[in-house]
Amino acid sequence: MATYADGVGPWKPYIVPMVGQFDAQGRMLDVNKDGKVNGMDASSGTPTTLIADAHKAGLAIHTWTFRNEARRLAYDYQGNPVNEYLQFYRLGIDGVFSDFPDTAVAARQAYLKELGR
Ligand SMILES: [Ca+2]
Repeated sequence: MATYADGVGPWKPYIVPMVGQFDAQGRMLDVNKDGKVNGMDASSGTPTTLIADAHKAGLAIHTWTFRNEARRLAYDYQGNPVNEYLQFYRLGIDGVFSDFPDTAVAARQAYLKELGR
């Protein structure tokens, strides 16, 4: 693939799965009992090897789409979108698509500060 492409851009659950609970009919459960079924009813799962696999194949990897709303975040990000970005940056993602680039940049700066850069 690296002979014709510079990178890949998978949907972020292919990198960090969202793990929910489901009823017998396969419907996701309202775990936090707020009357809505959304990201806050799921947790982030064990990261896949997709970032490492892409890098091993000589490909950059970008993922999408990051948003700020708590309902779009797994509950373990504690309603703070920076926590989600930090997980992906720490995993080695090369780029992100975000509807809130100011948050993406602030999280990137926090990550670089962690690295002492
Ligand atoms: Ca809910």
